[in-house]
Amino acid sequence: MEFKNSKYVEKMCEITNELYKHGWDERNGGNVSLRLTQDEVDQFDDLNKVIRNIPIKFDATPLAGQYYLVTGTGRYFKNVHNYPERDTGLVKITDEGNSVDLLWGFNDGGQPTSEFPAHLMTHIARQKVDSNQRVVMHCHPTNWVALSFTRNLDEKEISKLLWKMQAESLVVFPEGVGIIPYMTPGTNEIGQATADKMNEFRVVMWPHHGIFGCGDSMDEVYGLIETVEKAALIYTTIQSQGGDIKQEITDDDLRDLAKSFGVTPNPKFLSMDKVK
Ligand code: 2HA
Ligand code: ZN
Repeated sequence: MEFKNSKYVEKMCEITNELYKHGWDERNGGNVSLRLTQDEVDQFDDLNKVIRNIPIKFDATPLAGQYYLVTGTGRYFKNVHNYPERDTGLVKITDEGNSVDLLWGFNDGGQPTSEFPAHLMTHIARQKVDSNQRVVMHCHPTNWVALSFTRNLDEKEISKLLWKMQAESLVVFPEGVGIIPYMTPGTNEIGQATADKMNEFRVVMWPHHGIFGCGDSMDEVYGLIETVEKAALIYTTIQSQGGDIKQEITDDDLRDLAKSFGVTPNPKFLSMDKVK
């Protein structure tokens, strides 16, 4: 089978299209990377030649030999599903860790996303805590970005706000959300700050810009971002209804939820010991 017709490319097309349709990836906003295993790559006859080598600007040696299907720099998520072989590429991290070998895609001379350093640094950080780590996803969810203007950039405050917007939140992201300061996109510095947060979280806020999410599968990471953004949308909607809250999910309700669903809330944000 040709790689173009694989379930990996198909999933990349589906997810980038969903992200676009939600309005979270205007123009060339957003980027996605998916790790493939050696066995998965070996199933395809058209992946055994290096098309060209592409330098990268940081040391990715901890990922040497790994394969990533990644969206291209400057590409529009609106278009990926029609032009996957142009707008995405499958790359292998070289042994030296300072470049990638292109095995498929980017067929008009393209390159991986400008946020590739942040993706690869996040893959490095997450693989240390989760050997099944495969996906990093970045996009610009509107209500989530708006929160970074109206609320303090405080991890506990934002995490608890989102947990209390719907019962689903705590179950989906019990560790809460990480937040970095506003930083220039595309730099190694924002990549390192994001990766540092990923030791503890799977979701990181880039204030006034967007979200970084990671996890084991495309559906899981997409679902994580969807859930976070839904909580932020409920917050926006409450404000547009006047913001006057008559009743809410309490800390005790969160503890009951955690017990019932067998999740452990980040102890820095919510103690499971009831203080009376
Ligand atoms: O890929 O979203 O952060 C375009 C961006 C940069
Ligand atoms: Zn962005």
